[in-house]
Amino acid sequence: PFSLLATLTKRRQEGRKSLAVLLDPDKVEQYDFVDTVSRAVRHQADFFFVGGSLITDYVQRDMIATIRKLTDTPIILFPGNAAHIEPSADSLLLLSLISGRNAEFLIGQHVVAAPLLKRSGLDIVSTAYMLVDGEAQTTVSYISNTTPLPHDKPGVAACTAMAGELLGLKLTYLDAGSGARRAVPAALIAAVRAAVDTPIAVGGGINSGEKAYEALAAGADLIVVGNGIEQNSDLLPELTAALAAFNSKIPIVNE
Ligand code: 1GP
Repeated sequence: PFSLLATLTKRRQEGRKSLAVLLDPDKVEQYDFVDTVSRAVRHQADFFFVGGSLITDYVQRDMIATIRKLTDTPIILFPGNAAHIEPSADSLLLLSLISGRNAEFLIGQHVVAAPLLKRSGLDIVSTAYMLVDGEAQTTVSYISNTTPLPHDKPGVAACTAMAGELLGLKLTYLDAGSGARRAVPAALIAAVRAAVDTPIAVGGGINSGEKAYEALAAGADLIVVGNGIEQNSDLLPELTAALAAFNSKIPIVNE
């Protein structure tokens, strides 16, 4: 069975980086879903993320079925709450919002979800989820009722990530929020990279090849891109090029 963590860990050992294309269930009417998925497959996206803060219709299952008809690229749920579990996906990011101090998103939703998750057969990835101020009033900050980490305090982000790792969370995810005007700064990613050994995912406001390259160069193992791909059809080749700059390098030999 597919394991997101094993895949990311192996790629990290090989010095390879990955791209996840985020498909927002709530916007599925607003863009050509099949075309977006097909383009992502052509440009060798490594994973599809499906999810968002708010989902207002039962579309996740159909989205997943449609993706499965087109490709065997792994499908990862990126849930906003316990109501967003869909067992037909491959994996689920069990997000603990450790940048915030709202118990509901640190542990509350997880208690509600746990019995269903245990039975779901999904590959569950415990994730240290950290929102970073992306200079935008993003939905996630409002819905989660939390304050994001300051973008210019890499030390605070590093300590937060360390705490997440010590608590046993396996993936660190830095998110400036969907549609963020400012992506997670390179200095902050680098500080977190130096602080933890987990794979690091970075997302929010990555809308150019240059921003993707910066995040990867600073230490991201996985970049997550949503809005940019919906809005700009030229972005996928730019992202692929940014990844190729790293993935064509000679693999790091595992000591
Ligand atoms: C995933 O929220 C991000 O971490 C996605 O953000 O839609 O801005 O790419 P964008």
